[in-house]
Amino acid sequence: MPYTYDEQNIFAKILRGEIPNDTVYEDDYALAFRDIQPQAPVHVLVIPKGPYVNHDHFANAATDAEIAGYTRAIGKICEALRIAPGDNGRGYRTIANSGEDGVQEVPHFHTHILAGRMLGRMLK
Ligand code: IU
Repeated sequence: MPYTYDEQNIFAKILRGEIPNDTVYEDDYALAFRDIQPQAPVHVLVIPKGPYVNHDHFANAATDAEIAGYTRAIGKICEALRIAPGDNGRGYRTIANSGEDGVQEVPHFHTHILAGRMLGRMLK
């Protein structure tokens, strides 16, 4: 999968600490921060620490440890924010926009976590 990662994208700069962000979680595999244009009371972006352009790139090029670490981080974040149904939260939605038709704006793979209001149906 021939992806070229742009080291100057805004999330790369956030990861390098060059741009401030409202961090809610960080570990070896993931950084999570609040979206600057929230679409719901809780709107967090979770990014892997490695240089992956989109979900396709991440799924095919990341190590098993990176994939496991990133996926577990999302679980921990939802627990910490008390939105996980298993933690008596009311639930949430995860979205990863990839590529042109996915309307991905920032070319560093990220998962949106949305919660805090009834989100409505998108897929049915
Ligand atoms: P997308 O999935 O690439 O379409 O979404 C990018 C998101 O990144 C979008 O919701 C923006 O509001 C958000 N964002 C941000 O939180 N901080 C920034 O500096 C920039 C975009 I640029």
